[in-house]
Amino acid sequence: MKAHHQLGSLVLVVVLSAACGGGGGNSPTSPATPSSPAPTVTPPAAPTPPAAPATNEVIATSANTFSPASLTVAKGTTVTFTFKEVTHDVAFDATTGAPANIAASSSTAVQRLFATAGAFGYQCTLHPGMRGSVTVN
Ligand SMILES: [Cu+2]
Repeated sequence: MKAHHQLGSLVLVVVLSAACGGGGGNSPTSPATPSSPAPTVTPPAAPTPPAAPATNEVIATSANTFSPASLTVAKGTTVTFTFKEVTHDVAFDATTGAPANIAASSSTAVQRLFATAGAFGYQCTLHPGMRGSVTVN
């Protein structure tokens, strides 16, 4: 009777050990990956897109000048003639390939396509000496 009791205790210990070992046998769940918030990376400021190329614009200024007075563009470039408050016109010299003249205007913008290579002088007929030129390469 007593021996049987001891045996039972031994069995119990073995069982407990096995249970413990079994528990330890379970593959430990890998520690949860720390749910750290995604690193906040501030992207570098995108470069400011360049403004419309000023080289494609001629301004008929209120000071009775064309600015820039001399402009060089590639063939096929559309040039914007911007008129400020003062009325001006654009009369191209009689050059083959020159675009159409621009009638007297103010506070507006008119575009002309330069499709032919060459040097195209022009003037404002309202203001003597108010000249400019577009060189097309
Ligand atoms: Cu003028």
